[in-house]
Amino acid sequence: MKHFRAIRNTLMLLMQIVLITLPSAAFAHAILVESEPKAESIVNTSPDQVSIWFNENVASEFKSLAVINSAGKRVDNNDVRQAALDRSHIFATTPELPPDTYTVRYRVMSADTHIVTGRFTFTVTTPDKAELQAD
Ligand SMILES: [Cu+2]
Repeated sequence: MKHFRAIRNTLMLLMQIVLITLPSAAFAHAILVESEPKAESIVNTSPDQVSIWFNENVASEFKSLAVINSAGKRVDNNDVRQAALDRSHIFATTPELPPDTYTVRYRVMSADTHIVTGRFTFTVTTPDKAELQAD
């Protein structure tokens, strides 16, 4: 009887370990880890595209990425895509962007099916102004 109890206790302990460790691994949200242009950066040439990277692969469904100028007008080419070889990388192309501060808004679905949204800005300035700010 004592032997049976020892086995049962061991099994219960193993189950508790599984229950404690599984959810954190399986149900974590995707987190934005990098972007190009970088968040809150000032660039002196228009980017060809805006890229964002997450800490994990994100779903191909429900992804969106919009670039909005200071007047509130959407200016990206509305062609959000996911990199074929890096499923954590989402990007959209942009036309030539005149100097302005742009807001990037994104929405992706995490591996755990939760929707993650966020935003950041970057500023496009002329080369002359960038030099003035550097001085
Ligand atoms: Cu989640």
